[in-house]
Amino acid sequence: MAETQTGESVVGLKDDAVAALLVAESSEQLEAWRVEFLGRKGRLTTVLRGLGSLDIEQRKVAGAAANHLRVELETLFEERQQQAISTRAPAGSIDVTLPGRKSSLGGLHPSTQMIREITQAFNEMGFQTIEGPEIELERYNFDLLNIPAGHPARDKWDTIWVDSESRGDMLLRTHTSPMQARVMETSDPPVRVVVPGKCYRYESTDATHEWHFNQVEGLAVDEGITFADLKGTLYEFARRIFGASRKVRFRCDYFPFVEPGVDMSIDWNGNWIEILGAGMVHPKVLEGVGYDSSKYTGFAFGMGPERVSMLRNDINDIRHFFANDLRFLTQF
Ligand code: YSA
Repeated sequence: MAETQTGESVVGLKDDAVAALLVAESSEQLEAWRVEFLGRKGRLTTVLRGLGSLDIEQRKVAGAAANHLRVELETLFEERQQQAISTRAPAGSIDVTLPGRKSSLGGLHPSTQMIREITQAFNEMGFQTIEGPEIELERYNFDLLNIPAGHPARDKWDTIWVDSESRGDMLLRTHTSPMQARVMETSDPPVRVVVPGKCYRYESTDATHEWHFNQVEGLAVDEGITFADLKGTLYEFARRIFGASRKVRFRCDYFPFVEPGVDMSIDWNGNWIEILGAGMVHPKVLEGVGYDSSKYTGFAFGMGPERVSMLRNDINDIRHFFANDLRFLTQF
């Protein structure tokens, strides 16, 4: 065994050093270990310094062992340091030694932003915002809207039915209009509501059609409401969202739950883009929910906020809204 002038054996020093290194975990403990064994006044350095006082034969043996131990301990120290760093900061975790970076904040989806702007415009005109179920019953989506089973108008709303063992009349709502019946069933006139929400249709997609999209429904029922109120309200909405100079067009349209019915389009670079369907609530719909249709009249509309946003922001394809591409989403 190589015994040195300090009386410390190289083997004993190695045992102490290895045992102490194994329990050193924090960077402070590792540094203390380095100072104790490899530092300028450390135990191994002291051993190396004491070699000079040994006779030549002893110096050769003890010197070789001590130098070998120095290389060995330096290697072990580096390995242990790496190990401690990788257990302390696994890949992807916070590296507290890095300079601070600004965290990126998320934002509201462009559809949500548009829905909020639209509902706010109507809130300021006295409409209250409410929401309804996306999984709907056939009765509300069709029957109470004067679209009984077998009615050809059902084809307009290509329906995704819910596969259920207990009942066969559940579907993903094809429009927000079922909320007309739900609201009137549970409240007496006067009624003024807007209903934003997601709709689903079993149809192929193109630049202006998605199979899932949002709508904002509007309903006003009271004594003495006329078609002039419908037009005045929708003109005011268009003025607030698109400005006074944007051209607006009303055309006759057919929906079984209104009489008369219209659609409204907005000018887009010389083309008319339809943004909503509307009309005077059909007397059969009023009577279906127990309202007296000789006393009350009303108007209703259903618009597509993604289409409104396309017109406002010059977006050429509705599919961008749901593609989850940050290059699109972060522009809003
Ligand atoms: C009509 C009369 C009322 O008294 C009340 C509401 C309505 C609207 C009716 N419920 C309806 O859904 N009509 S609609 O099929 O023409 O859609 C209305 C609006 O929703 C469209 O003008 C469009 O803006 C949007 N929309 C419809 N299908 C869409 C769509 N947006 C994106 N993708 C689709 N596939």
